[in-house]
Amino acid sequence: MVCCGRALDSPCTLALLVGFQFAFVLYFSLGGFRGLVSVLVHSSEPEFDYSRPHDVYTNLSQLSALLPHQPGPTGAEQRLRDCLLPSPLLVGPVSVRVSSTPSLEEIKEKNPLVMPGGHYRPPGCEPRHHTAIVVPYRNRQSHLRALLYHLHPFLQRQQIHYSIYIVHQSGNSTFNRAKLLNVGVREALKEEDWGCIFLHDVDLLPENDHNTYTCHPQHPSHLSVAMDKFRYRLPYPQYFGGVSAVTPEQYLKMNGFPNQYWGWGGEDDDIAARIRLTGMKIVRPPVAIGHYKMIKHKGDRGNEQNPRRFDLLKHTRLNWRSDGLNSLTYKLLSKELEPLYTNLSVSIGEDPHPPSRKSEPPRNTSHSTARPMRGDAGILSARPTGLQHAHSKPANRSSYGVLKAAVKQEVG
Ligand code: BGN
Repeated sequence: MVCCGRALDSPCTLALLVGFQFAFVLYFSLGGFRGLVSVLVHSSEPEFDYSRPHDVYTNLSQLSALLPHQPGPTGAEQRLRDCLLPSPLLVGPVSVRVSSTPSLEEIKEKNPLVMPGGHYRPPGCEPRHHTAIVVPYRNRQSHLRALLYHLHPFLQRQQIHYSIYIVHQSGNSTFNRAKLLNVGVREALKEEDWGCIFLHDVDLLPENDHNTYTCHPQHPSHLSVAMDKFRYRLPYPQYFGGVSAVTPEQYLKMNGFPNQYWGWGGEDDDIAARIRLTGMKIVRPPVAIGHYKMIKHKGDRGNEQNPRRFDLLKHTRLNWRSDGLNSLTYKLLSKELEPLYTNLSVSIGEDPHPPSRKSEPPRNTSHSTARPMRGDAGILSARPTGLQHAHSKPANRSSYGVLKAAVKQEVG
């Protein structure tokens, strides 16, 4: 005790105590560890508080108030001013509703300014961006409702001119995501002179409206850089799946997308390879902005893992000029302007190597796009053995190795 008392009396100890107290206060006033790091490291990453998201319909009523006024007494059309950049309506993180999504009628009621075909133009200003959203689709009704409920208000707040195209693969043949994307791009461009085309999985919902649905003028963009299923980081550097975007020029340059990937996996890696092979690169928003939630679902019959994807990927360098937009064949069965989207129903032919489905055990998927996912990290399950590993980093690397080898060969 005496010792303690003496120690407290010493001016040195007192100074130390006051010093600690001061450091403690400073630490918390700078926002704890994260704040300290950003002050010391001068991080250029924007910061968002995802723990307090806004409702995805926030600020939407302001848009109706912006409807153009009646023509003046002379009858002359009012020329609209260009929309502001960034849109003043943006709110940052938004909440994502994946269960008990309202009916299509209710969603329509909540989006009165959306025109038939899922077409929208900002009412109060001249849009600077014209974006077609292309969604490959089959048997995902509840995902589609969740996407429409979320995406319409999300995009309207960005004040862009857009349309949503759902490309429905008719029949029971194996799903072919990349070919459906090719069809969607071609059909969308027949309709409008879109400046930007989004390639969007049906079960991915963006969580931050600063992630603008616009294109980079020179390079293809990858938007879904931080998905919840990959614990909000990129699964591997060349990943191009989920949500990405190209201008028509970029799309033409890479001869569109491959038509030969039937079933799950590899087609996005092929597209990424085309980007490199044509001298372009992938650009991305910051991780703090590119947040997405994936809607979970069970097995996906008709979209089994494609065992040929490894082989196909090895030959991208040889095949990309002959397989793509210039070899695309399909039959448009119908085109309907639904209240919230344009429904393109297409026949894209048959998988030349259909999997034997009878022997396939039911898969326990934790997440999926229109393409099924097995386990928590898609690349883990992209192994020729079909073995499924959960969350194991080494397996992830080994699959990444396969991908790297394919890319090496294709560039070398
Ligand atoms: C990868 C898949 C991608 C998929 C991601 C994320 C392949 C080819 C392996 C060489 N690629 O592994 O298509 O988007 O996982 O799930 O399977």
